[in-house]
Amino acid sequence: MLNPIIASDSSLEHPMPITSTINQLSAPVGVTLQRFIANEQRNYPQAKGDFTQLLADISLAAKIINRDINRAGLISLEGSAGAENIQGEDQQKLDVIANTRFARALRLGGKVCCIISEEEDELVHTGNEQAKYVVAIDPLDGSSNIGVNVSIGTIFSIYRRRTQRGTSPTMEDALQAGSQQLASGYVLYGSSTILVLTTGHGVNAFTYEPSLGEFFLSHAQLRFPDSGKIYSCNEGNFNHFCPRIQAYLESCRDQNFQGRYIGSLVADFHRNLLKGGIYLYPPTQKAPQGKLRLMYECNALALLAEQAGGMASDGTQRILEIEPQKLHQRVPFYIGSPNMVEDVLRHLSN
Ligand code: P6P
Repeated sequence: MLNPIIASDSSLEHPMPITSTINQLSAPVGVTLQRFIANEQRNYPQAKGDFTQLLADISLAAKIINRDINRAGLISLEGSAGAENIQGEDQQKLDVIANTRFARALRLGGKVCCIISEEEDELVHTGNEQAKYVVAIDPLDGSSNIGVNVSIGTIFSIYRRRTQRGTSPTMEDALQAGSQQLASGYVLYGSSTILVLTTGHGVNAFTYEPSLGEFFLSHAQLRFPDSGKIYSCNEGNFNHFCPRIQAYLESCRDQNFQGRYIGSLVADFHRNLLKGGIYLYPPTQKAPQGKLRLMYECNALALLAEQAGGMASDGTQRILEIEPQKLHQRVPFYIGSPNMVEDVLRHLSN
């Protein structure tokens, strides 16, 4: 006698034709990140697989951090690590863990000679002196949101070293303009975990399938809408913005734009990329150069923005043109749909 629950399943009376079941169950799972990069690598005849391995190292660390984030509340990974980083920000436990995981993955992968990290005061030498790449990284952006289960992200840039392979890397390798990036991307640990990447041939997004432990191509050739009706800005700072920025924000309200500000740059950027919008972090009296860091937040997203038809400016020039002077240099940041960034620049030039 079949279990009454099973027997009541009407599909048993009219099972799907076996061919459609087989077709459904044997449908292609899609293009993995590794296969996509290998195909991309054909665009770089000089590439010897190191670049592919480097991206594999980054995606491995992202998978591990994704697992740590998803169980943070269960193994008391939330909360402060009890120390401050060079930014004077209270380091969260997961900030430290994410930084450790990325540094280990990049060091053991052997393709990176040095790392610029939000969580490290100085340039990190990996010991891989023959390696030809440099990585700048914000291991976990928006970490104040960890404890309240709001989306957070990782932001990374990949550069070619400038000094001779076989020598110890120097600040000459680290302080490169964003226009020198070979690739950049972010991982958004949100309702799903998605890795968004550019290697200079457009922007593609890969969604993580935990049951298979793989990132699969889910959004090909993403493009910023030319305009949008979303602006992302911490309007709690309104009274500390210059009059021109205040006028711009008032114009957003007058046009009935939607204010959306998550407190995680990666999440705000990603939503604006898909729907159209602008993210602003203007200078304030407390942060006269703005808050966001050029080397491991702004450059990576600026390359993605421009590759997706968007714009990224510090209010006077393209972010990608800025010649960095310090590892943790801050810049004013306006990024998103081109027409909206142009509008801010018009307000700033009035
Ligand atoms: P505020 C997170 O610390 C971050 O770097 C970005 O992810 C975020 O957009 C911004 O700072 C939030 O800063 O001053 O508005 O809390």
